[in-house]
Amino acid sequence: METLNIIILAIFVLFASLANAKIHEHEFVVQATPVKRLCNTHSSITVNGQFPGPTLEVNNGDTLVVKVINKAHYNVTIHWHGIRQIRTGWADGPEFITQCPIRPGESYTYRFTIQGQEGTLWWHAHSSWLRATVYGALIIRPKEGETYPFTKPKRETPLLLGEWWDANPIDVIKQATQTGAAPNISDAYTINGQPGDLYKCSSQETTIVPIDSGETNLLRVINAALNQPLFFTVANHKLIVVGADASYVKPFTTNTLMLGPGQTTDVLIVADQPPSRYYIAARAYQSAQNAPFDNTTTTSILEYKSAPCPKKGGASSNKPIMPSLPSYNDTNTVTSFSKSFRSLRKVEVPLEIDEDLFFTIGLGLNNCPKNFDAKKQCQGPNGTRFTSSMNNVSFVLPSNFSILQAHKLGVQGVFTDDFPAKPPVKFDYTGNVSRSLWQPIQGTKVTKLRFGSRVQIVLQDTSIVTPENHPIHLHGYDFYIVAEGFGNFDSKKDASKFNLVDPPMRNTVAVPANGWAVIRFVADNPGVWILHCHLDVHIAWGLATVLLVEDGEGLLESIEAPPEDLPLC
Ligand SMILES: *[C@@H]1O[C@H](CO)[C@@H](O)[C@H](O)[C@H]1NC(C)=O
Ligand SMILES: *[C@@H]1O[C@H](CO)[C@@H](O)[C@H](O)[C@H]1NC(C)=O
Ligand SMILES: *[C@@H]1O[C@H](CO)[C@@H](O)[C@H](O)[C@H]1NC(C)=O
Ligand SMILES: *[C@@H]1O[C@H](CO)[C@@H](O)[C@H](O)[C@H]1NC(C)=O
Ligand SMILES: *[C@@H]1O[C@H](CO)[C@@H](O)[C@H](O)[C@H]1NC(C)=O
Ligand SMILES: *[C@@H]1O[C@H](CO)[C@@H](O)[C@H](O)[C@H]1NC(C)=O
Ligand SMILES: *[C@@H]1O[C@H](CO)[C@@H](O)[C@H](O)[C@H]1NC(C)=O
Ligand SMILES: *[C@@H]1O[C@H](CO)[C@@H](O)[C@H](O)[C@H]1NC(C)=O
Ligand SMILES: [Cu+2]
Repeated sequence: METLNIIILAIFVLFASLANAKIHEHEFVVQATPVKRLCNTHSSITVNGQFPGPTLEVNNGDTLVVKVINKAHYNVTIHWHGIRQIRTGWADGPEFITQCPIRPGESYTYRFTIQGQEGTLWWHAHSSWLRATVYGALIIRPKEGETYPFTKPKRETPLLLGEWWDANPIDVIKQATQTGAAPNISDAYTINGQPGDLYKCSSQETTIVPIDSGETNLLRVINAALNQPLFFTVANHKLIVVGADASYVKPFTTNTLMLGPGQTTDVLIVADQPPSRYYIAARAYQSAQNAPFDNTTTTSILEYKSAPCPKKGGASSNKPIMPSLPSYNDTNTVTSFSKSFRSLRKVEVPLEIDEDLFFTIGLGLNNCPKNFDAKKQCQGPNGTRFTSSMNNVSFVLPSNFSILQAHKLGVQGVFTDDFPAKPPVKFDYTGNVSRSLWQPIQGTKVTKLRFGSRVQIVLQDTSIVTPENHPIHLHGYDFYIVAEGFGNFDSKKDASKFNLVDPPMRNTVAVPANGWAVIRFVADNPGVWILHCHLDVHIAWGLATVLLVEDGEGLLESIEAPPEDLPLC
């Protein structure tokens, strides 16, 4: 009798919560499209011929059904970056992790429900370097009848920061894979697909962001760049940070944001300056030493509606006002910015830990293999090939099954579950590391986690080849960043600094260069979840691993059955 009551109550609650929820159906046609930038036209892979791709706008609780039709001549998959995908891991998207690629001429329908998330996320291709041009915003507003925890903005503008090659980005990564050297750096950054008027042939199409004197607008800033953490600022205007990675934060004011690739930041901006035109600008935060990088600046223009019209011929008095940006290597600005983040409310951080993990992250160099042509294939430093690893394992994608499928079907030989819980060799991670430690092993190793286990991961950067700020992204979860710091993590000394009251919740943590970050979460979403650096060049080199969360025993504690149209290898 009691069970029956509970079931009736559960059904009632289910229907009540579905009453307002909508189902949004979309079709994404992945296709080659001519795109003109920096004076040249490239046949770029886009969604529905748009660059950036379509913005998806939903409310918390809604369901998205997106049929992806691949009319391009590359394999493709789409990832819904930051979406929890509770029990729907088949819709997560990373190729060979949760699905095989959608081959040219094929299609696949992604279905998932947004559960308890509000703010700015995005979607992007998760196959080779296709996401250079295949990405778009995913905006989640509160449920109908609910409000933002801040003044309702007059206007909302998504600003997608991108990275543009005056070449085919797939050729750029192919060339690097062949030579073993670092890939060519990009030629421009973009805001909503446009480099802005500091680049040749770009002034006509510069993105304009309109604003009215006195009003408060919400900028939804997304770092969709392939390989570069970026500073972001607006001339003469303060930015009030209210959210990041679709979680609200205690509002704080800053002049400059730093976003690692994969991260989003929601900011309020008040039009309290004399009516005019102000540059919105972004450029590199470069923490790796002696590495070439794209040092250009992308701009769009914040334009007051009552600003005097720009004169033809570009009279200098009509030039927008340019902000100053931090130096490329200004780690102090990055540190004070990231230390400002607190969850809006007190949160439930796991206090006890069942799985205490310690992962080193960083680069490496492979000696030239015997059967390689050293001149052609070992063009890394001193005749080596670049590599990258976590806990000295350079991740290799499977090619005949996705890991999720192999796990559910019990197929042997696709992956092993012996990823080390701590570095196999203890060393001074951020010191002068002996050259004998620079070459990792290769493998498709996962960490198995029991459903419901409370997990802590220390992410420790190494100085191998160079220290670097790595944006580490976990699929299927949000996590609390309870602390970060420089040097080697010291469990005795550093545990006392943990914020277990109101730490920020994110899906991507920018781990400080030559430092560490500690994240915590409860493994309550069964499935196969990739944990990786969101610099795509580092994924290609193997800076990734997989967390395999087993099914629980309860009714809603196991992953759903795979969709019938799931692509096979
Ligand atoms: C990379 O840069 C080199 C040197 O500028 C150039 O020769 C090569 O064509 C570029 N590769 C690609 C794929 O664009
Ligand atoms: C950007 O890099 C180029 C090539 O290394 C260099 O010539 C130029 O001075 C740099 N520009 C800035 C603004 O740092
Ligand atoms: C940052 O770069 C400047 C030169 O561009 C250099 O003088 C300075 O020492 C660098 N700072 C750090 C912290 O590396
Ligand atoms: C390459 O070799 C030179 C000379 O032996 C050395 O100074 C340099 O540190 C080496 N670089 C790397 C990345 O191993
Ligand atoms: C899948 O590929 C791996 C690596 O190439 C191989 O060892 C394994 O036997 C293959 N499994 C099946 C079921 O084909
Ligand atoms: C780093 O260690 C190597 C030997 O392992 C030594 O030759 C080199 O001088 C050291 N470099 C620094 C900057 O201490
Ligand atoms: C990684 O493993 C290789 C092969 O066993 C070894 O030579 C190297 O020293 C290891 N490096 C680290 C950092 O553990
Ligand atoms: C496309 O994906 C299939 C597996 O589904 C794989 O066999 C093939 O090699 C992939 N093609 C490319 C160009 O990566
Ligand atoms: Cu990285």
